[in-house]
Amino acid sequence: MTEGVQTPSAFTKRVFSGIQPTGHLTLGNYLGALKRFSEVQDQDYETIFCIVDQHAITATFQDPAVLARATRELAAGFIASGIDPAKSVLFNQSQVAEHAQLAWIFNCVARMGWMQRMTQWKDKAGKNAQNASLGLFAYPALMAADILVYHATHVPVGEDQKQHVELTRDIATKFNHDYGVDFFPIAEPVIEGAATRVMSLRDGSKKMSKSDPSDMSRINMTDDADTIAAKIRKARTDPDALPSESKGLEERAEARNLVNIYAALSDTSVDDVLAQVGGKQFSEFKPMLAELAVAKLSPISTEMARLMEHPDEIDAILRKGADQARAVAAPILQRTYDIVGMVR
Ligand code: AQP
Repeated sequence: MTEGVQTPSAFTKRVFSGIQPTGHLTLGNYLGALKRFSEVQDQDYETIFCIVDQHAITATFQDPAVLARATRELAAGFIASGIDPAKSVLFNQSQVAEHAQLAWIFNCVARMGWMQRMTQWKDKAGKNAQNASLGLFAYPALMAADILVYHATHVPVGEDQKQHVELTRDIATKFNHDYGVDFFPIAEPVIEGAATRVMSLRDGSKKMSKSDPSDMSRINMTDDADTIAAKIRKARTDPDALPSESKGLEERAEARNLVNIYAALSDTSVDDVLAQVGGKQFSEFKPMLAELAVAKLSPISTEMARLMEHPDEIDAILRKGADQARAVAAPILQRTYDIVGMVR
């Protein structure tokens, strides 16, 4: 190789991120992903957002009608959270075949050992790895293709996806090294804000997740005001009053989680929140949090419900986004084939 691998600064500043249509969107998806996507859309980046329906079938069987509905509901969630299809490319993964085509090349670059180390593979496959799908094992290579087929330089994600973005960097580095090129950027994970890891309302050591069997563990973006308030009222906490400084939350995972959520929803820091609520009991703080959550989330859920009454419009937005996405991805895939020596 004559030059070093290019850093992101040598590429167009381009953001890519995706969400799986595996259930109703949660507050974790909103704070860890959607809210931040809409903020980055108005900064100095090209922005591409994807509903990763091919990832959605890796972990468990998805009923086709449920998958289709979840895909449209997620599209509605993106739009209601502020993603503007006139400013960002928004589409579902399966409409752009280049993702899967590049993923095959990356399946041949990534090593089995790398994949086996992925904590999400270990968590999702559990003790029954022999019975897990090949797709679940290869998931991070498809995610690398999702990002690199656009030469994306920045990937806003929650804390849980950091390891997969690091694997994407390893795949890009190995590809560039093996073929002696500076072709793929080394994308940066962007993990910022007070709520990069929103935890379950029932267990402060587990992340809030769409597929958690307990609905009480999460706030869904489709929950109504009463349900949100009830879930927060029943959220697990400890008997102590809230501290005045963040150090006092160190050993209190559930309390920390609720304060982090409050800070992220109100766009302030944890210290500012504690300056305001330090000394209060949860019986006082929880209604404050519920009121804030309802105020922030209900306009989004109302707009999602309105959009869901017009599935044809959602489908048209996704088709247009897919055309735009393909226009970026196709030349990058063709150049990859040239580099690999695939004749056309
Ligand atoms: N609890 C969370 N806190 C902060 N960010 C989160 N994200 C997910 N949960 C949290 C972020 O949301 C984006 C989309 O995630 P995904 O749906 O592609 O997959 P996931 O991370 O596996 O999310 P879930 O909700 O846990 O889905 P299931 O249950 O289907 O696996 C990512 O940026 C993620 O970091």
